Amino acid sequence: MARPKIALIGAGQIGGTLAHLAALKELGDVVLFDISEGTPEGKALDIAESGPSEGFDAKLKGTQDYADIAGADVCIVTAGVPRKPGMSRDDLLGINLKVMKSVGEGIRDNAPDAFVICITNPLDAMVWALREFSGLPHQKVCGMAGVLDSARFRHFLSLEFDVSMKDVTGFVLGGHGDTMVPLIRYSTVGGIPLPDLVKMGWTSQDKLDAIVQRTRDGGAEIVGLLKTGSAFYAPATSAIEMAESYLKDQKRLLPCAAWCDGQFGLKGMYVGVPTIIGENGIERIVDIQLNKDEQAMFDKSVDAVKGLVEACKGIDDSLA
Ligand code: A3D
Repeated sequence: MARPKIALIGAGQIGGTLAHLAALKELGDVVLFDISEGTPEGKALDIAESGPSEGFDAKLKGTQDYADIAGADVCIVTAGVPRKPGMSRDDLLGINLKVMKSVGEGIRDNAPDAFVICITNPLDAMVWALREFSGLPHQKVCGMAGVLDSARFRHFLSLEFDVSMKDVTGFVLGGHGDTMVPLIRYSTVGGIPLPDLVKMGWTSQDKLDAIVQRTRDGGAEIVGLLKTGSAFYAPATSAIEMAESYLKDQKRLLPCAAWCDGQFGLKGMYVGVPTIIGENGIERIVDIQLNKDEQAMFDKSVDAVKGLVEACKGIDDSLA
């Protein structure tokens, strides 16, 4: 049987890491597409040359031609620009919206059956625009943010409790921005919810509040340290987790930016919610009950995303 085909649109920091991970995990053959001549070709060759040592057989190709992504099973989109210190994700809207137009049309014309994962920021608005430009079914287009934000939350919690990251579960919902909603009530250590751990005296509410804030600022913390770009290892790992769930029909429950039409009381919009990812794409949105405070935070986050979507419509008439 032919190996699955994974198209990576954007061969920058995240794109290159995605290609490396996809090859190491033997998820399929990889096509790296980028407008920057030589970059995808160079990265594809470099990674392919690690094959003999790593023992993988995946084929890697770099290209500037959308025809090469034909028939892709998965497309992961990182094309665009990342932020620099002092910039918010929202500052990238105008430039990355134009990129989503060309990428969406490229996918529509060459890989219309693919499961598409968008990573380009500002995430929730870009995944919406990418879906509009590509015309693919909503359940086949989603955005990666919640897996990363939750992984950051889980990492910080594991440091606080001094336990294995494997035993920490965590949930971050809402838009991928300063208003994201880390849900303390639905996060656990070995199945014990965080509020119970506060009652047991293992940590304090103040410490949890600080971890929530560090999670919200997690992207900016890395931008501040790197100074030349944004995070790429953990973002790539997170998207690979989603791609693998689709390709292997694992039906993982993963938070991601998904099309909500009715769920969470929303009327047709993309925002970060818990989903099941399987062979049909986003197979289910897990419509959990939020309490009053969580709902208020979620509503604020939803409003921020709606504002960005309106801004997109203002920039590109075809989206209005
Ligand atoms: P970078 O290393 O700059 O790579 C972006 C690549 O896109 C470059 O190689 C460009 O040449 C290429 N590109 C630009 N325009 C086009 C186009 N029209 N068609 C094809 N390729 C193009 O950035 P990166 O990989 O670090 O980040 C990529 C995106 O991911 C940025 O928008 C980041 O803000 C975003 N990001 C999102 C998260 C989330 O959690 C959602 C995390 C980290 C980064």
